[in-house]
Amino acid sequence: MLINKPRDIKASEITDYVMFKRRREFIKTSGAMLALGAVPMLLHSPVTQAKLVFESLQKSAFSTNEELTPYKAVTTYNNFYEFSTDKRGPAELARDFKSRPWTLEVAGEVNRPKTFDVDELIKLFDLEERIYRLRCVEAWSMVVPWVGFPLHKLIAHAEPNSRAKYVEFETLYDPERMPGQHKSLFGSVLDWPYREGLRIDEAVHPLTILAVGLYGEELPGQNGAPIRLVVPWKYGFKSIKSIVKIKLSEDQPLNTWQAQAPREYGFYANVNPEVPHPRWSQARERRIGEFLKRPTLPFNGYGEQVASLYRGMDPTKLY
Ligand SMILES: Nc1nc2c(c(=O)[nH]1)N[C@H]1C(S)=C(S)[C@@H](COP(=O)(O)O)O[C@H]1N2
Ligand SMILES: [Mo]
Repeated sequence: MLINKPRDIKASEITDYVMFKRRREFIKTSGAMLALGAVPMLLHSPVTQAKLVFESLQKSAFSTNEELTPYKAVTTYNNFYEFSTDKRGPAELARDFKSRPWTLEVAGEVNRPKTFDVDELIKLFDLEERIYRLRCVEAWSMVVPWVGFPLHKLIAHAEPNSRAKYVEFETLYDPERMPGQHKSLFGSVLDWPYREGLRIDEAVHPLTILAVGLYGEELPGQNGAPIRLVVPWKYGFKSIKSIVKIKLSEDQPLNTWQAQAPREYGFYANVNPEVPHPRWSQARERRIGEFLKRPTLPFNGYGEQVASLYRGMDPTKLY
């Protein structure tokens, strides 16, 4: 549920690694006011939104040292069906997406349910930079310096009860702001809102993060502003964008792609080069911007950290 609460955050309340950068259009029209230090005004400006810049971030030991996929590629080649089914579409259509005010509700089997303002979350948990590989089910991949915090911190804050066995996630539903959610003559592209789920041990694994930025800046609309999941050992569709609700539950939830095409997509969706998608191989992948394909690694290369979560389970059933 999205509560239309006016955003009331003063520059002085913001921790020191969070800075505001003026958007280019705003400088053009109101440069003089900015020079006078009218930063809090910016936050309420109907003209444009201040852009968050994260500074002096902790560097995570979980980061890969592989070459980064350029910012331009990460922000112009996207899967985000709420805007478009075309990979070039979201960058255009989400460019002016207003990600403030924004609330994230944490509910379900917890002792402390709470609805957070997203900026409250940014202040509550120490942000770090995490460089992760992300492997799309469509056999391409990228390496992104995310800014975020481990999901387990938020889950611990909510105090799950003993019935909490799964964690469900929900994207915003607002066809006015997400044009891909409009029904066409042919019906809906997907059954909105987009939903995902994790088993609770996957959700609290130290590799699982909620990201609020990339390349040291707030998430662009097309990458899931203002807050999204990143689960690096699973196919990209598990990393749900623009989250408004997290619910702890007793039963395994149905995720959007599994509901849409159960023969092709499952709940676990762990990257596995040995199990082909029914319509294509998963053995290799193309890193965005590169020509030659490279082999896909089990668990997207994170097997050492996560394989133990699935001990005793049939690996061919984990896609
Ligand atoms: N809400 C929502 N989340 C989503 C998607 C989507 O269409 N809607 N696409 C998923 C898919 S298939 C992938 S590969 C990643 C892509 O993330 P990126 O655009 O930041 O690279 O987002 C995932 N999260
Ligand atoms: Mo994907």
